[in-house]
Amino acid sequence: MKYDFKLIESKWQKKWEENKIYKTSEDYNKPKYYCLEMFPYPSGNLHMGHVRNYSIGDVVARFKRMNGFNVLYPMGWDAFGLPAENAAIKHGIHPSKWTWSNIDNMRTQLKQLGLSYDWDREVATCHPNYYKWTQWFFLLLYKRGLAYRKKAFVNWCPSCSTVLANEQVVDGICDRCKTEVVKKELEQWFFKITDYADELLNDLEKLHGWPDKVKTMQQNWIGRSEGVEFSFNAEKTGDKISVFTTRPDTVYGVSYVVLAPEHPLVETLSSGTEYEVSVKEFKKKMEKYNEIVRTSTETEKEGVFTGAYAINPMNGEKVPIWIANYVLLGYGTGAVMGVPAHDQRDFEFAKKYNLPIKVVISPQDKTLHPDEMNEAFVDDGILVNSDRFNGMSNIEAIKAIGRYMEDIGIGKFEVNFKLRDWLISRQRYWGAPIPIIYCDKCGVVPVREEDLPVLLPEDIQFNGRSTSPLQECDKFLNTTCPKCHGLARRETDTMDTFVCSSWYFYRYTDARNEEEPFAREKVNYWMPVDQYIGGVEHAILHLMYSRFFNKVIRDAGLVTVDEPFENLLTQGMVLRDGVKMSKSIGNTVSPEEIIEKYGADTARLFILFAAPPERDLEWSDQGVEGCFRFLQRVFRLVEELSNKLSNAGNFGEYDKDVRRITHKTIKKVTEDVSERFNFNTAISAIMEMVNGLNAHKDTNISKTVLKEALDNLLLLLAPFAPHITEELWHTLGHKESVHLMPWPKYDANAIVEDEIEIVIQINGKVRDKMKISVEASEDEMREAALKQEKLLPLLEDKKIVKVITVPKKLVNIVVK
Ligand code: ANZ
Ligand code: ZN
Repeated sequence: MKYDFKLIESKWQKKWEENKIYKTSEDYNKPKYYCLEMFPYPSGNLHMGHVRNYSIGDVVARFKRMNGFNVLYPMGWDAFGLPAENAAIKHGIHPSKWTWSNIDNMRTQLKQLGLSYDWDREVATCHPNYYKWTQWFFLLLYKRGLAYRKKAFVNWCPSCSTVLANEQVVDGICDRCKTEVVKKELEQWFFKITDYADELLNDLEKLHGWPDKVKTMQQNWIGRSEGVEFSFNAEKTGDKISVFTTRPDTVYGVSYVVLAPEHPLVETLSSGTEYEVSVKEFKKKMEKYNEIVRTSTETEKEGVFTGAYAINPMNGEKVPIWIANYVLLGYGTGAVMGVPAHDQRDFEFAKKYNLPIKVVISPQDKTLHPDEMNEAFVDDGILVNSDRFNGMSNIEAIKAIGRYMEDIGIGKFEVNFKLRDWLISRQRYWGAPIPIIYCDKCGVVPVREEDLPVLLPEDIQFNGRSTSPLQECDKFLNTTCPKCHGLARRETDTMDTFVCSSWYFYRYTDARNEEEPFAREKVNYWMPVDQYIGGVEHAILHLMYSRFFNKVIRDAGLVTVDEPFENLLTQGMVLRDGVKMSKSIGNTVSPEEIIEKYGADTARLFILFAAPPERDLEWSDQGVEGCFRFLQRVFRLVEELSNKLSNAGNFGEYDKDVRRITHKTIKKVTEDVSERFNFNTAISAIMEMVNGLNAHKDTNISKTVLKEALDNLLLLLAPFAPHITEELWHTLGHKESVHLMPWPKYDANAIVEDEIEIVIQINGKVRDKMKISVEASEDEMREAALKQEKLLPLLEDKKIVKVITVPKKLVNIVVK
C-alpha cells in the first residue's frame, strides 16, 4: 500500500471532529495544563510563521494529554482592527464580512493541519458575545478609577481629515495620501497602567519560565529610574522650572536648561523676546515627529533659544533656556538641566550651538579639558568645580547633593517611570465601542451593565474621509442618558485591539458563558496559562497589557493568580535564504502548497525537525522532501512488520536488541520533549529508531517485542505527525485513537547494554580477550582492541596491514 496522505489526513480529521476527541471539560480531579498560542489576526491566510507557532503548541498539548493532564488547548481570532477597515475603504466590502470570511478560510486551513484544538471554545473578539465583555471590563476599570479621559495628541492628516496610527505615519507623511501629518489634541480615553508600574516591574522576578530577553525588554519599557526633582527660577518671570535628573552630582556643570517644545512655560518665556517667532516655528516643526524619532540616538539634536534665562539654585549662575527635540513633555517634568560635559546628548547639543562645556566629574588619573573632549565623560569619577562637594566620588555625591537639596528645601528624591498610561481610544469603526454616554446634564455616564453590548451598527458608510463612520451614524450616536433619560450622545471612539487581546485567555476557560465573562471556578481551575507560545514581536505591549489586566481583575477578585503566563516560549522566525519569509520580500512558501504536495504531517514534521523552537528556522525544500521520505519509510515499515507480526513466535533471537532500541528511544524522546522542548532531537531519535527497526526487519523477533516496538514507535511519533500515526495505529489492530493513549514509559533494564567477551588475535593466533558492549560497532571493536595494554609490546615495530572484525566474536590484527 502506498502512503496516501490525502486520504489518511482528511479521513482522520473528520473522525476526530465527529468523535470530538479533543473536547475538554473541567475535570477538577485531574491535574490541568493550559497550553496557549497567541491568537492570530484573521488576515486571510495562514503563513509559515503560524504553522510553526501552532505545530509547537500542538506537540506540547498532545504530549501533556498523553501524560495524563487535562489539557486546555483553544484557538480564536484577534478580529478587530485597521486592516479590515482599510479593506472596506479600498474594496467596498464591509469589515465584518471581510473578517468573518477570512476567519472561515483560516479555520479550514488550521483544521487541515490536524491541530488538536477544542473548537467548541473558539472566540472572535469582533463577536458581540465577546466584545460585550470587553466593554464590561472597560466599565470595571472605569469603576475602579483606572479609566479616565484627558486631552492628548494624535496624528492627524488634514487632507484625509482622519486620525492615523503611528505606523501609518512615515517620516511625518501620511501613508495614504502623502500629505504632511500634524499633531492634533483630542479628548481620549486612557487606562491607568502606571498605577501598577511597580508591581509589573517587581513581579518579573517571579517569571522563571520566561526568556531573559523578554523580561529585560519589559523592564526597559517600564523604565524605573531614581533621581532628584528640583527647580530653576526663570530670571525675568520668576516661573519655577522643575527638572528631573538622575545625575544631581553634575549640577555644578549645568550650562543651559532645556524644555520640551510643548512645555507649558515656553510661550511665557519667549513672549516679547526677539526669539518668539523662531520658537513658534520650531514648535510647529516638532509636531511632525513622534517621540521615538525625536529621541533616537541617530537623530541630530536640534533646538532654539527662548530668549530667557534661569538661575541655577546651587550656585546662582545664570544659564540660557532652550527648547530641543530630544526633551519630551511626557517624561519626568518635561524639562532638563543640560550638562554637556557628562551627558552625550547635551554634549552634541552644546557643540552644535556653541554652549559652554564645564567639567565637574574628573577621571581618577587625568584632567579633562573641554576643548579636547570628543564625547561626554559619562563614567564615574571625582567631583571638581563643585564647591563644597569637591573631592567626593560622584556615586556618593548623587546622594549627598540630593540630600542637600532636600535639606535646603529646593528639591526632593523622586522615582520616575518611562511607562505611560495606555491610550486606548481609536477614532475608528472596527473595534469595540467604548461604553460611555455624554449627557449635557449629567456629564460622562457609563452605559449600564444590563445594556451591554453597545453594538456596532452594521449599515455604515466608508468613504475614508470622516474621522470615524460612527460619528456620522445618527442611529448609533443618539441615545438616552441612563441617569436622567434625557437625550444624550454616545462615545464614538472604539477600543485599541490590545484591549480585546488582554483578556481572551480567560474567556477560553468559559467561552460560552452569557452571564459573566467567565465562572470563577473555571478560571481558577485553568489559570495560569502553563505554556504560552508566540512571536517575540509581542514581548512588550501585548504581554505588558495582559499582565496589567490580570492584576486589575485579581484586585477586583475575579482571578487569584498574580501573573497570567507561567511559561513563555518565543519561537524563532521562518527564514528563506537567510531572510525572514514575508509577503513584502516575496519569498514565501504557502502552507497550502506544502500540504497539497506532501500533507500536513510532513509540513509539521519538517518545521519541528529543522530547528529548536526558539531558533530561527531556514526553509529548505530538500528538508521537506526528506521528512516526506521518512514518513513514507515509517509507513512501509509498519505495514511490513505488522504482516510479520501474525507469524511471529514467542521467542526471538534479537529481542534484546530490539527492546533496547525501543526503550532507549522512549527515554530520549521523553526527556527531549518534556525538559527542553527539543523537538528536533526527539524527532531525530525517532528516525534512528526507524533505522534500527529497518535493520532488524528480517531477523528473528518475538511477537511481543515486535508489537511493543511498533506500538511505541507510533506513540512517540504521534504528537509530531498525528495523522499517519493514527492510521498505522489502527493498522496494528487498535480500536481507540492513538492520541488518547498514555505516553509510554521506558524500562531502564532494557536499556543497559550487555557486555560480552571477545577474542583478540594477532595473525590468527589468540593473544588476548576483552569485554565490550554487544552494541559495539566494528570501528569501536577495532579501536578498543588496538588499545589493549597486553598487546602493545607485541605490536611494537610491526606494521599493521589490516584488522578483521567479526561482530560479537573476535578481532584479528594482521601484521608484518
Ligand atoms: C542631567 C544629567 C546629567 C542627566 C548627566 C544625565 C546625565 P533616565 O535614566 O532615562 O530616567 N531627562 C529627564 N527628563 C527628560 C525628558 N523629559 N526628556 C528627555 N530627557 C530627559 O534618564 C533621566 C535623565 O534623562 C535625566 O538626568 C535628564 O538628564 C534626562 F550627566 O539630567 B539628566
Ligand atoms: Zn443625563
